[in-house]
Amino acid sequence: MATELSSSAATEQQPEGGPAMAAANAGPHKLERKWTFWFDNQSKPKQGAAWGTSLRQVYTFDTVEEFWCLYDQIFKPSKLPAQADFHLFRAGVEPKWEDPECANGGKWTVASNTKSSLDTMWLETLMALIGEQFDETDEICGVVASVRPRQDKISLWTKTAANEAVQISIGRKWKQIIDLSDRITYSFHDDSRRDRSAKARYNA
Ligand code: MGP
Repeated sequence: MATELSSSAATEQQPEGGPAMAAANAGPHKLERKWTFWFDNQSKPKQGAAWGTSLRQVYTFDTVEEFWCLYDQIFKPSKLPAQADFHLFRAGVEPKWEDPECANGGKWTVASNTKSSLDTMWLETLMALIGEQFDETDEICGVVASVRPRQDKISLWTKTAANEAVQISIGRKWKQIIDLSDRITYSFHDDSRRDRSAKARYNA
């Protein structure tokens, strides 16, 4: 995909600004690390199927060009049916409580009242992740956009739930990134595993 983008870019006219600008615009642009998009459509659950049966790993990428192509073509949460999720996780980390990187983790969650704010917050978060905008970058496992009949939401999954200072710092930074003044809450996966209506642990 990146090759297609770069070869079509090569046939375009030279951008203004001389050789330095031309070099900056030449693709593909490598990201700091690899990321994977996932999709989970739980709208038609098979009877008796365990959670995770419908979770699919879709595409792993490590260039800006691939990211934009995937985002434009597929990964807009407003396109999702009800009871479905998109995920962007660090390559090698599965978006499950059971993954070793997530097992002691938790998530910050923000609810969304409109499809357009869902898309906007999702895109801002994706760009922040692939652009390594969080200071505690190794703490971030990934992000999930969930379309639900009651209320859509986005959750930022992190690794070490017990480290309150780190989680608060990530939560505050995330609010800046998505330009949010409302309160957000952090829950531990371990609590959710035991009790679906478990209370959140931190606020930011
Ligand atoms: P959910 O999809 O995170 O929340 O988990 P939803 O649908 O918004 O509902 P909420 O009211 O619980 O917030 C819904 C249910 O799916 C959980 O209660 C678990 O039974 C199951 N589940 C979700 N996740 C992310 C996992 C997981 O990682 N592992 C396992 N085993 N079950 C999970």
